Amino acid sequence: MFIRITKRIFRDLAIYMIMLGVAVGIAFPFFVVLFGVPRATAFHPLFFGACIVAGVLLAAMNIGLARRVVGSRIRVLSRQMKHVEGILANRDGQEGCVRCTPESCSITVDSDDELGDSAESFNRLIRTLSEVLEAQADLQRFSEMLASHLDLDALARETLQTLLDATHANGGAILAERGGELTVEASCAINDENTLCVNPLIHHAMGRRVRQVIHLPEDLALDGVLTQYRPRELVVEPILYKQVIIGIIVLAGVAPFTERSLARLTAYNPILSMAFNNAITHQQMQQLAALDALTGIYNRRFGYNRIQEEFSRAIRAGSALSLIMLDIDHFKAINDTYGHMVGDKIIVLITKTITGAIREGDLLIRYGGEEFLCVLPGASQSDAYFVAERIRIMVRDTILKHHDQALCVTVSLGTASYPNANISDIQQFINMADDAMYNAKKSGRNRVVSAGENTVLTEVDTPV
Ligand code: GH3
Ligand code: MG
Ligand code: MG
Repeated sequence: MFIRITKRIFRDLAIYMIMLGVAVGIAFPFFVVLFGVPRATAFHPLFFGACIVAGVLLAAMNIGLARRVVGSRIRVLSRQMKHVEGILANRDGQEGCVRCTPESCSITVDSDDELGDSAESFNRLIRTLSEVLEAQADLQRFSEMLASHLDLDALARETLQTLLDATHANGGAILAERGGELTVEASCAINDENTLCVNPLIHHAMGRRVRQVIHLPEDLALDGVLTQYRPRELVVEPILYKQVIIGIIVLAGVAPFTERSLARLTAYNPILSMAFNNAITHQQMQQLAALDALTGIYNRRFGYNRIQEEFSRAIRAGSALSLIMLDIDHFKAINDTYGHMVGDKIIVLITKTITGAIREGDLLIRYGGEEFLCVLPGASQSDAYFVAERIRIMVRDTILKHHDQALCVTVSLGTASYPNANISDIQQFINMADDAMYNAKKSGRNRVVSAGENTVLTEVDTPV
């Protein structure tokens, strides 16, 4: 049993060793008498003194050796511990784990004993600590990235890139689920991304509501293999928010996914699900704010801002911009005769007809109850006239079946074009199209009038 004398182990050890040296020095003369040394010599004060001094010197040498051999290793351990402690104390974000690599913080293991064991344990501790700090910093970076995007498109794109990097996947996609429908929000290295929405593997994973890691045998020919290469493993990970599937992550790898990759996916999922839900809600709110509930096209308020944008762009680029104002003829009579519900159906049908008559990039705005405004970037006055005429004819030829009756309506259209007319603001621009439309009404309905010109297509007013 080692009774502590001072607060320092090596000092206690030194005291014990010196006491042992003195005891050995005192015992030595008695010992040598047993081997026949004359008592007078052995017990002579000088010999006694020399033995004690020799015992003390030996103790001092032992202390020196212990400090050098054992103490030096303990000092290295202590120095590295202080180094790591300092790093942890001053750690800011990811920097801590960058500075404390296993190389910079570990200890050389050069003995096969308790000191070697403790050095090895320390090194393992550092490795684990490094991994934990790295994972924490990684999660923090991921959260910051998510927090910086509210737009679903950008969020899905950035998230997919992060997931591909984190899991070393070769391709993948992020799908959003809305009312049972899947849509691809982002994809990378997938041949035909739309096949993902109907892929049975994905629907199976959605049914199970938990991650599916699917091993694909080498000889398995998967439909188009989803990807531009031949994956050996697929991960299909549902994104759940309050137990409801709001999205799906699909990752494809030519090599199996490691446990570490899957663990990162597990760590990312809860924060991703929150951000994904926020982005979907944001998108829905924006759509609600921008779109007309009956027809699904831009409402007047949002449409007005879009016209403003297009007008500014046309002025900057010196390009043409045309507006077509459209109003259904005798619509009140439709409502009065067949009821509001039928009137609504006609408004929806006309919306579809106009959408089919304009180009992608053109805007359609529900400007009033049964008034529509088409915005045609790049269209000159004659272009606008021909588009308006196409709309007029397509609407005229559209039939709504109501019981055994075939209902059809006509529309009157007015166009206004920049830069033909001297237009200073968009309200003036819209008023010009509106006035032209009013002229079309005045001159008999079911016709197109271009502002500033008397370009009128005359046709017999079609009664309801
Ligand atoms: P005109 O040829 O001069 O345009 O005659 P009109 O009867 O169409 O006259 P006006 O454009 O002033 O009529 C607007 C009518 O459209 C009045 C209203 O009952 C109807 N209306 C407006 N919004 C809606 C809607 O959302 N649904 C239905 N069913 N009717 C609507
Ligand atoms: Mg009207
Ligand atoms: Mg009308």
